[in-house]
Amino acid sequence: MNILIIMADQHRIDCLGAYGNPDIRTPAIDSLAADGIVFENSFCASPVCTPSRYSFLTGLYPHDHLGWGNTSSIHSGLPTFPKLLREKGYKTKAVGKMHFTPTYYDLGFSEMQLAEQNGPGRYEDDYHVYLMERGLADVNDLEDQVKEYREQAPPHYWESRGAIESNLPESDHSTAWIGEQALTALGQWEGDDNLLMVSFIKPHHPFDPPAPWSRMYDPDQLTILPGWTEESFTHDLRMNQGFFDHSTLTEPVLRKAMALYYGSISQIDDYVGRMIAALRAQGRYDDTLIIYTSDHGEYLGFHHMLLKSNYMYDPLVKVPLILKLPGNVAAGSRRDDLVSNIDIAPTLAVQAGVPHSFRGCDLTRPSGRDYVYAEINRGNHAMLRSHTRKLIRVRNQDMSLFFDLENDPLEMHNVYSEESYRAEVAAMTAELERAAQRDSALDELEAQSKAVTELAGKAGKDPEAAYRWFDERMKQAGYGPRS
Ligand SMILES: [Ca+2]
Repeated sequence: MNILIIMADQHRIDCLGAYGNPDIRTPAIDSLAADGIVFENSFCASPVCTPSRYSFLTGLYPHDHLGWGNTSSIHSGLPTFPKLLREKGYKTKAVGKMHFTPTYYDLGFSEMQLAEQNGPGRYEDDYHVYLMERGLADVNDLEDQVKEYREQAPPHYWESRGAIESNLPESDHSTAWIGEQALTALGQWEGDDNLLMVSFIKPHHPFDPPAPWSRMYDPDQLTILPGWTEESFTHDLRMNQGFFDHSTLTEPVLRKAMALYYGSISQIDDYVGRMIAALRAQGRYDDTLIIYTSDHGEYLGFHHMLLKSNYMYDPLVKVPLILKLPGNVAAGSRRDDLVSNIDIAPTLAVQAGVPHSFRGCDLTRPSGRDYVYAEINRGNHAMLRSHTRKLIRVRNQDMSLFFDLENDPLEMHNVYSEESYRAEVAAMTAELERAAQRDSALDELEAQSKAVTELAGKAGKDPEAAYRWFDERMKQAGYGPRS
């Protein structure tokens, strides 16, 4: 059985036709949904890039894999599904953004063609070598992602929240590079034991698709998504004022950002369509297991916010999850049970017939979960959610939130301190504490294995040269040096 995993970064769950969005055009991903299972209540274990990806691969929550931050590593002894599949004889390959530390860390992918967005990976990956060879720089992305350039960014960047058409030609944009690498990798598949994980950098900010995707949507014609409010909530601003200042967001600016965000997703969808076509041409489509998902979501106007890094509201912590099984089993079905991205590893192990000890559920059956759990900030900010209630527990007690999702699905009315919910808050707090308990069995395993923390580059790459080269291109674009 062949496996193709397609991961986006920061894809809000309702920004797909298959999840009911009235405006966005995602015909290819929608066709996967028609041939697969659509999960309506799918959550990431942590709405932060690297922790979420480690959870995806290991089937563990961050408090168990300990990769809490975007520059964290994890112990080399932890099982991952790519490692298990490789041991069984699978040819394993990763293309695009993995966001590992070290950049080319071996977590089970024998081959890696990487395109990274931030951290040291940006100067060590294959995509930026490609850009250098082409004499190009991803100026909009550097402007948004590198603090020193961001501080020098022009007013237009701040006014638009970085939603600006890419300076790159379509064919050199990261989405196209990753998509083309994926198509090349699919073309190299032989036999019936291939695992390819394709991970796009987008639609993560900056919302900078190249033309023509940047012009695909008319901002004035878009439907504002559920949860938009005219003003910020005080408790949200207290938690985090935003990568851009949430309080000064306006509807016209949000609309423009949505148009470019949707364009980024449609550009990804175009490559999903080409991957499906490639598999069909090989006669492999029906028998390939295909997953479409994201590492976390995006507010996109929810509670007057953009991007991420605030409370674990649903648009941030829910993720699209489409599972197309071999033989298109259960095609077109929709599931509302509570699932997590820690369920991916056990599901793939079961489907490939590999014995495993992953903790999560097999997604081919109803999870039976009463609660789904997620955590960030070393567990100081954690979420426990049932179908009808949601607790967001922040260590600083008076910042915790509780929502009655039956009466308040858009998480507008915090009832954490209301007398009538006191017993439920207490019961869910106890349940959350249980979910947050570290599995002590992992201590011994981790004591025996090595925590790989050095920021080792790929052999043959020269991060310093890349750093200097991109700094020079930014100077030509009007930016001062980084240091
Ligand atoms: Ca991310």
